[in-house]
Amino acid sequence: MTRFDIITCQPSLLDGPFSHSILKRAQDKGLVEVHLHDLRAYAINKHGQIDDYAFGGGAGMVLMVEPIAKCIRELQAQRSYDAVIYMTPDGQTLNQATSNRLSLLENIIILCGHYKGVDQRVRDMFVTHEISIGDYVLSGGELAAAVLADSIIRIIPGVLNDESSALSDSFQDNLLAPPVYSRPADFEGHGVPEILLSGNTPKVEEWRFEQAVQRTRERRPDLLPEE
Ligand code: 6GU
Repeated sequence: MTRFDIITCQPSLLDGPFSHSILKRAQDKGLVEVHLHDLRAYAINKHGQIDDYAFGGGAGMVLMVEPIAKCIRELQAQRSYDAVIYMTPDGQTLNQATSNRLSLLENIIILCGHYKGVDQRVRDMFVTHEISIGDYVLSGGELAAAVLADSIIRIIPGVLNDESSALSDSFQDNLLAPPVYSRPADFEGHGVPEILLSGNTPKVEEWRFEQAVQRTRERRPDLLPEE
């Protein structure tokens, strides 16, 4: 069982992704639990304040250390966590190897940033991993957290119906996935590679590997080992 505790000031942004499709099925099967925590509930004053001006001035608010510390400490008092992940554009760029490693963990806290981010002391005191999902800026960490959780959850054994299918994804062996075809065998004169209709499984596997290598060489040569 993998448990995610996601700390956010916009929980409604995350209601959707986890109540549909594969992510919902994983929870229904008891393989995953996702708990959303509204940072507002941990505000330290009656105004529900969770952000404040940055010392030294400048535009943008900073998420305060106290509410986040309170929320994380309450969670850590209930169980031990294998990772406290802060979603931030200045974190390590997410890749398949990182998702694979994180999929082996049991209890994961994901902290979503907003505004100018969180007080640096949160990062120094509580955070074990800082992850970005790419070199562009989102308005908050919520969508990035959904991306990270999806990439982890879908490779947990038993989550996908056909267990081999996560293994044949693009990136799983640093190769892009080969092209796929389904019926009809002819669509408006556009056919399907003959080999796929042959029933010769070893030949099909060989063809798929060649196609994967060719696609990777053309589109993402950076993924291939240097010659
Ligand atoms: Cl994790 N957060 C935000 N706000 N923007 C991002 C990101 C994360 N990853 C890429 N852009």
